[in-house]
Amino acid sequence: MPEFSPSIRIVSIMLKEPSKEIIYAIGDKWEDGNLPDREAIASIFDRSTNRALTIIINLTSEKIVKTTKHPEGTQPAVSYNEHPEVEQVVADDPEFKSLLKELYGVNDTSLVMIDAWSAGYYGDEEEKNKRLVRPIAYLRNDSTDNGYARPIEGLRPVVDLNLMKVIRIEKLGKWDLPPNSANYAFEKLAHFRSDIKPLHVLQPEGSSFTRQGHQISWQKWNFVIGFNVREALTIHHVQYEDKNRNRSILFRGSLDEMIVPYGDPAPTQRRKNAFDVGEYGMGMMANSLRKGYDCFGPAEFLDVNFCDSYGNLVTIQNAVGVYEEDSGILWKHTDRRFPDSPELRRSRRLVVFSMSTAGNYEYGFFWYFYQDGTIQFEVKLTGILSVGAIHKGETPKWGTMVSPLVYAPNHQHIFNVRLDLDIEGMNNTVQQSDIVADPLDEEENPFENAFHVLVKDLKTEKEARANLCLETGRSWKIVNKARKNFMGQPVGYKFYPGENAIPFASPNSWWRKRAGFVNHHVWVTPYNEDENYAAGDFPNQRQGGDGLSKWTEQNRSIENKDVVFWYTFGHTHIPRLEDYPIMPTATIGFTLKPNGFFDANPSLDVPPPVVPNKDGKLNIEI
Ligand SMILES: [Cu+2]
Repeated sequence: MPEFSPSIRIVSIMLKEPSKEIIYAIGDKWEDGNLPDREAIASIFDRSTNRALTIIINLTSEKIVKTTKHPEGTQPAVSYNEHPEVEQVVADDPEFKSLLKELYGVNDTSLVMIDAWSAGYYGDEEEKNKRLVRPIAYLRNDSTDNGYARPIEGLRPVVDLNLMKVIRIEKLGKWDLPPNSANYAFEKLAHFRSDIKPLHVLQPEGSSFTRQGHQISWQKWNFVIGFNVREALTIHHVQYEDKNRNRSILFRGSLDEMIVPYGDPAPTQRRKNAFDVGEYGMGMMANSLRKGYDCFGPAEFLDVNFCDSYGNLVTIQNAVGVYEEDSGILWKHTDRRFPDSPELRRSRRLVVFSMSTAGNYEYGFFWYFYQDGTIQFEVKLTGILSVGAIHKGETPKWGTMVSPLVYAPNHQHIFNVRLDLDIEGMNNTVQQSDIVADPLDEEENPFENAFHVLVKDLKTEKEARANLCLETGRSWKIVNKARKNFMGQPVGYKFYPGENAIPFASPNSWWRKRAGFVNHHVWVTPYNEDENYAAGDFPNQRQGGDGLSKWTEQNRSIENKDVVFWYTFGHTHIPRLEDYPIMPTATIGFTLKPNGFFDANPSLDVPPPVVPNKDGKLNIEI
């Protein structure tokens, strides 16, 4: 244990989640107080020595369980207080101030807005052993102006976080400040449409879910909500009650890493690629949510606590929201012989969500639970484009003009979700399904209309690496071969991908060497408690080579094992004028649906929204 000197800074102190064996052994008896020792995992660094450590502490015995040095050439994430500190040191830097005055005639640096972007790694040996950020600066008209409308394009300060000092300012050219403001705040806008009538979500008897601490029960579902400063919202121990028992589905799910690579080679833009989870900490950037604002109806919220860089408590009130919402028709059939007796059930879903603000962008993380056993995950992308300035008369090749002298560079948002599925137990097998068309066969396929599904049990990590494939409608199913359904098939859940993309940057690009998880959409690994983040534990400034691409080189067996399913999904963002000055929400995600998990439609017991009369007819006016 190092001396806790004034030069020590804390990046994170998170719960060290107990092992699966312990959690399963406790089962439903956790209320009896039969709990394991609480452990914390802390990431700290010493500014004076540029060394970082991960420490596991047993909070019950107050003993250190394990101390690990961070690998050479890596940095822990930018810590909570470093963001405002960077903004201050850049604004106060004499050279930066004089350049602002000289180039832009700006005397008042109180209107300068500075976002600390991660430094990445681009082959510079000298930078490798420094703790750096490369901030981007903007200029506001007044204190509540949208500063992102006016990038100070030509100046890129580089800050050494250990010295907390600007070590140089890269002068990349002179671009005029864009002339137009681009505001979206209520008080800045003059006109609002006036034809919106009130819409109220009423649940006079309250919500149908119950919350006991972090444990949520809703109809047949029960699960546990988690949160940490790195990943933000996590979902644990998801079970569905069926056949008088709780049947396990998902042990733990989280958005474990992401990267936003920009596709613009301009010297001012080409270093923009943020691992928002591993380099900044999605949880540290979480929003406080508000009832009637972020969601309607009787919602419940959970506060989260963590500590700042100096060890002081930070509480984000209402960081996680839980509520129910109507989601259309669950199922319906009208027998034409009895048109007055349509059978219909409304679908309702339980929503668990958090939202984080990463500089200019917001990311919302939404888990949905449906009555038919479906689990859905969506990332919602909104907020403000990261723009660049352009000279008058120029047309951007790698972006879209959004305002005079302002363009928004093309970029991608590539996410990775780690799904530790435990379908009715730990030992599962992942199957890849590809649909193939049968060839002409006078006997078997004379009309050439046949197609069938090829199912392959994935046996090793390398065999499991795969991309989506439209030609074969590829999908994946996670099954437990030891548990059979009504028809004697293994019980399972099917993974349905949503929108996706491939990375457009070359595999030789610097960021791709550091984000090997983007090389495949699907990865499967055997559970290992040390493998939690798709780009490794320490992506900040790392040269690369860690995470999924490295672990899966071991080509371990994944058949009938405790498997982890990792899904990489990308949203390609070619900006639109309509994304400016603030982006309408885009969504991307995936769905997990029961597939032979239940013996029949599990939502048969959902009552109709209106109970029919004795004669079976609905007493509703048409
Ligand atoms: Cu975008």
